[in-house]
Amino acid sequence: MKITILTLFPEMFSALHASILGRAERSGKLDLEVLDIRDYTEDKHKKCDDYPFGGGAGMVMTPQPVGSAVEAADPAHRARRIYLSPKGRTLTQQRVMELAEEEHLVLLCGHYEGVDQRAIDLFIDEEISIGDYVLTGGELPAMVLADCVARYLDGVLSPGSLVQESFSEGLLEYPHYTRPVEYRGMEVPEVLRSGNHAEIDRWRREQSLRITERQRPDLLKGEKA
Ligand code: 9WO
Repeated sequence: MKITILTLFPEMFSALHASILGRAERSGKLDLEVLDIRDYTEDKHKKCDDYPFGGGAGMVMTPQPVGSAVEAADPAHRARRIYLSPKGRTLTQQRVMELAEEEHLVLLCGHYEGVDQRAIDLFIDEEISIGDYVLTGGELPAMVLADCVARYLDGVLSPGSLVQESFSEGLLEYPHYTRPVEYRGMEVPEVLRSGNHAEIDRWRREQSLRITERQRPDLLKGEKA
């Protein structure tokens, strides 16, 4: 899969080349491209923002550099073009799995007060929010989306991880323990050291249900959020 990120702050994305995503990139499963929107401005001073019509605080990203950057990233319009915005539909694991089937994602990151609406109307297929809060820009949400999607690319995670996730049926995860058996007076639950895998599965499922009931009862009622 190819993911192209369009941003005025390309240096923020050095973090993405590290960790599991970096491994996916080096193995050729993920082609991560970061384009600087400023490289596409036709303004002689390289300006990419201007004052909002109608007044108000802050600056708005002008449509020309955004439009030209999208067209450079995806000239044949084969990509799914996404704008990260608090106005979008909230991202879910279901949507992440669907997006992982795409050949090419173009992620547009707004900054300042946002992007001129005409660039969104003309060049964007879908707006996605990662949650109900406002940040200073869409860059962190774009990284979140890229990370979630990359987990589903073949060979990025160990085969067991996603299988386990699908068996968890939308419940929260049970607690994990590793060595030592005793830490600051607290012991690893006996059942996990018993070697009885039927008992272990039963204990983990019970824990998952308990944690979900306490933290996210909406998930048990089959609600979205
Ligand atoms: C600012 C603002 C102030 C008062 C009331 C509503 C408001 N919305 C915004 C706003 O959307 N600012 C944006 C900053 C402009 C575009 C990029 N920015 C952004 C994207 N902040 N937060 C996101 C974002 C994207 C996806 N998921 C969660 C948050």
